[in-house]
This record gives sequence, C-alpha cells and structure tokens, in this order.
Amino acid sequence: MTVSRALTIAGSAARGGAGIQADIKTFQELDVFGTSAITAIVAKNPHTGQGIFPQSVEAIEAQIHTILEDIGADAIKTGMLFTHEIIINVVKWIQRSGVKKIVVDPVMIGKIGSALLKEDAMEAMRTQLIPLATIITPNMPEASYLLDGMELNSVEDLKVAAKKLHELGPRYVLVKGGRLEGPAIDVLYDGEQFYLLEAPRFDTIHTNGAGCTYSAAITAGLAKGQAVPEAVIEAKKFISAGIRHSFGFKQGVGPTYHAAYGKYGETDCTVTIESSELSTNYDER
Ligand code: PXL
Repeated sequence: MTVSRALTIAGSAARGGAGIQADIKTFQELDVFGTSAITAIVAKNPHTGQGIFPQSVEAIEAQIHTILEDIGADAIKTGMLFTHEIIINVVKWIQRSGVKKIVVDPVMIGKIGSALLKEDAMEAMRTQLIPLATIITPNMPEASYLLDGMELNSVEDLKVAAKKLHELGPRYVLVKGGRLEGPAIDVLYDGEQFYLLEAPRFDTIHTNGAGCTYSAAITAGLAKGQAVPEAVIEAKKFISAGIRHSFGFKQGVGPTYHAAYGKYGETDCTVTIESSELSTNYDER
C-alpha cells in the first residue's frame, strides 16, 4: 500500500485549531500521512505572560532530518517560522530535500493579534522562501505587508496584488479575500490566468486556524498528485465546510471543524476563470 506524505514546518498551536495541529488533522482527513517539524510552541503561560516559545534551530533540524530520512515527503508546507534564522535554515533544508511541491503560508499575525513573524524576518520570507514556493497563500493583511502596505479593498485589488506577488517568484499565488465584504472570494493566479474561487460567507467568529487549514488542504492535494488549481479548488471546499460547521469551546475564537468536509461535503463553491490580459493593467493605475 502507498500513502502520500506531507510535512508541515510550523508552530504548535496548543489550542488545537491552528498551526501544526490544524495541518495534521487536515492531512488525516484528506488521507495523507502527516509529519511535523515544530518551529515554536504557541500557548500562554499564566504566570509570566509569555506566549511564544521558539524551538532551537538544532531541534527543528533534527525533526526535519528524521522525517526526510525515515518517511520522506511528497509535499512540504511552511507555516509559522517566526525568526530570520529559522527561515534561512528552512530554505536550506527545503533545497537539500529535493521536494518540489512547496506550499508557503506566509504566517505573520494570529487572529488575536499575536505576532507570529518577527519584523526582521520579513525580507528573508520575501526574497528567499517565497521564490521557492509552488504556491503562496497570503490573506489580505499578509499580501498588503508583502507589498509594502498596498491597500486591498476589492476583488480587483486582490488580482493586482496576486500579479505583483507572482513577480517575487512563486509559481502560483492565492490571495484570500476573507476580509472583504460579501461572499468569500479568493484569487488564484498562475502568471496567465485568474481563478476566482467563491464561497458563501458564514456568520461566525470561530475561524481560528482557517488559513492553516486551507493551505494544509492544498498541500495534501499536491502530495496526492493533484494539479495546483485542482488542489486549491478542493481545499476551498474543505475550508468552506470547516467554517460552515465551525464551533466554539470554553472561550475565545473557536476552530474550524476539520471533519466537516468528509462528513457533510460542500457544494457551494464556484470557480470562474479569467485571462489576466482582460483585466486591469496595474501599471496604469
Ligand atoms: O492561524 C495562524 C497561526 C499559525 N500558526 C500558529 C498559530 C496561529 C494562530 O493561532 O497559533 C502556531
């Protein structure tokens, strides 16, 4: 029997809805064998207030080495990397691994505003990690940050941002429009075409880890051999079902429901393909 394998290099979110925990649950739901290298532990100590516990480069290297030696990986996802030092080492390890399907979720800020990427790590993310990516999956604040504060207020703006981010070197860019008004529209760009992925907006605050889950679902699809657009479309359905059926526990922003897509399916996502030639030329704006 063969099972596809996905490795996530990301932070551990003790609450279970985001980070490594979201990734592994998503891989499992999509029948991919998940492995993980933990870059930092995110959980708040009630006595000291400390909320992020970075792991040493040595410990991260040990995890990646063990995984690649003993299990291997068909696709790799990166999430919270936190420091410049971790990013430059992750770049080196990815290059050495020979794995070609790389999903970079440029995690910067958590839902409750915690800084998950240090400011001085931004440049290495932009110039060293992103060019290696098969696909990057920024949300609107992350896309804006990567584009020096460009304002994003509409689907047209997302398209412009996707084009500009494509120039950094990834094969595909997915800019997620979760913060737009109206339906949840994301823009996928491959350098020639836009794919507009649309799902209903669900009225819930419980979306902790939605970005992690979405990019993990894309990684699972790539690990199984799906083409990028196919993987993204299925992942959009996976996360839409997860948000449609999301819930809270005792307090705070609750998780998306990782089992929802498998349990209930999702039929309410549509895809529209547009040539980028027909859309606004951003150089003229
Ligand atoms: O959802 C962003 C995110 C990514 N990674 C880790 C997190 C969070 C948000 O809570 O904790 C580890």
